[in-house]
Formats: sequence, C-alpha cells, structure tokens
Amino acid sequence: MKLKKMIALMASTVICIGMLAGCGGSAGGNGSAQTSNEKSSGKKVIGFAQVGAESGWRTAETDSIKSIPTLDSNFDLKFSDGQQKQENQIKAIRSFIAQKVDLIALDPVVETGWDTVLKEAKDAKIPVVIVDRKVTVSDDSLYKCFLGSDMVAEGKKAAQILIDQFGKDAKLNIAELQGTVGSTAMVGRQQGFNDAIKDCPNYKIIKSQTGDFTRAKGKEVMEAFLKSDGDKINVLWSHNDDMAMGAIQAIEEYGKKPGKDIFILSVDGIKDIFQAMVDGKANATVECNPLLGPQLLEVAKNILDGKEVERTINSKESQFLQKDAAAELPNRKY
Ligand code: GZL
Repeated sequence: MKLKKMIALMASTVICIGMLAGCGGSAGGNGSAQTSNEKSSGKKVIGFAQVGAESGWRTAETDSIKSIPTLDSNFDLKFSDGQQKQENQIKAIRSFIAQKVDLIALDPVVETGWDTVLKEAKDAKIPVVIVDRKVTVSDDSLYKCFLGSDMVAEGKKAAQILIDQFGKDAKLNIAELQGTVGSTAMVGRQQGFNDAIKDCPNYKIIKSQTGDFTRAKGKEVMEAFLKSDGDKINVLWSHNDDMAMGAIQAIEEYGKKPGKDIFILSVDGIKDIFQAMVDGKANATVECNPLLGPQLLEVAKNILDGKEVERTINSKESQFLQKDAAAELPNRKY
C-alpha cells in the first residue's frame, strides 16, 4: 500500500513541475511571463490602438494590420479596440507604454486631444506611427509618420463624379451623411467635396448630419432626411459606404428607387457597395484603401532599424462607377 502512495505522490509532483514550465516558468500568473517571453524571444512588439469596429472598412483594416505577425514572424502585435472612444485609445496607449512595446500604431478616432499621451510615448522612447486618420498636435516630433489616404482628395473625387455625371449647371439637391464629427475622414471629405462644388451654383446641400460611419445611424438619419425633404433630394453624398447601405434601405422603405430616383455616391469601396451597384441601387464609390498591414510592417521595420521614413505615405486609390461594378466585384479584397 505504502509503495502505491509513494508512486502516486511522485507522479503528481512531476505533473506540477511540467505545467509550471509550460507557462514560461513564472509563477507570477500576471501575464508578465508572456511579455518577458515575447521580449526574450527577441520579437519586436507593435501596440495598435484601433478606432473601433464600426464599418466594413474598419474590419478590413483591423484584419490587415493583425496579419503583421503572419507576414513577419519577428513581429508580434498587441491590439486594442477603442470602441470609437478617444479615452479608450488613450488608455490603450498608456498600457502599451507600460508593457514597453517597441512601436505604437494609432488610428485616431478624432484629430485633436493626443498631445499629452503622445508626449508620454516620446518620453518612454517608443516611436509612434499614425495610420488612416490624422492627428493635430503642437509638436510634430510626437509621431514619426502618417500612413493612409488623402481624404480631401477623396472628397474632390466624389464631387468630380457628380460634375462628370450631371454637369456643373445641373440642379442638385444633395443630402450629406457625414462621418464621425472631428475625424479626418469626415473633415477631409467634406472639405474636398465643398471646395470642388464651389463653381456649381445649383449644387445645394439641403441636408447634412452625421451618421457616425455606421449603417444603423445612416439609415436612421436618411429616414429623417426623407421625412422632411424626400420630394426634393436627388443625390445622396455619404462619407462612407456603410452609411450609404443604411440609407439605401431607408430610401426603399420610403418608396423611392435608390440609384435611380436618388443618385447614391459614397467612399470606401467595400464589397457590399459593389453588389449594390450591380443591383442598380448605388451609383459610385471612391476607394479608400484599408489594407494598411504590409505598409505598416515596412514602416515599422525601417523605424526600428533607425532608418529615415517619409513623413506622409499616401495609399494608392481609385474610384468606381456603376458600369464598372460587375467586372471589379470579383477583385475586391474587403
Ligand atoms: C477612412 C476611415 C473611415 C472609413 C469608414 O480612412 O477612417 O472610418 O471611411 C470608417 O468606413 O469607419
């Protein structure tokens, strides 16, 4: 009997030691083993503070940046979803600083309010790359570079599609679905569009309100637009495809034909808007490239190797009309 107990005791001791070793050898249990393992493995760690998950475009950007460790096994990625709140993104950056990541990537929900936390990153000697949307800061040395789209150009391209389609003298009553107020995408697209229609005296923006880049809010706001001016609106100018998709639903429920009674113009180039164009329910989209992972990896490598990087790296983008949609849809990656 004694011998049996002895063998059982020895076996359980061996199992315990094995389990501990599997957790990196630290009994701390506070995750420090994970971080020290990453550090001891010599991998470079990028902390990415993302805006949220509000649109198809956003999800595609997240997937692309999350693919960085697959593209290069010398890199790991820590990810934080800000749920469209600046305070969450600031908390995430502070957490990345505490974890001593090698580089921070920030996609800022709005342009202002970043000086303090980016100064903390600078003091901790952690380089910062701004992706997709821009920041307005008092000290340009607070980040190394900006990687993303020219949103003002996107707004100009959208207006030019109307001018090409209808001519400068057409009488257009435009309903505008704005993106998140204060975001570069909203500020830039609105500025670019408004500048470009200055020579079109009868292009009138008769309704304009934010739909916060989401389908649900885009539908809700378009319902209100139609209730007050449904008989006048003949163009929808939406700052992203997701709000346009919500608006298309609202227009159909109102009893009008989107893509025919109301010209549907938006930005991003997600698959759903291409399908809507194939179905005749949307008319044009200006591409905004979310697939920033490979470029961010390249920039991070150069920065961590002490190489100089360009201050602004713009994505290459196109635009598509309803007549292009069927041929382009199979090529869409997001
Ligand atoms: C644009 C990006 C915008 C997209 C929206 O670069 O910031 O935010 O156009 C997304 O779909 O919500």
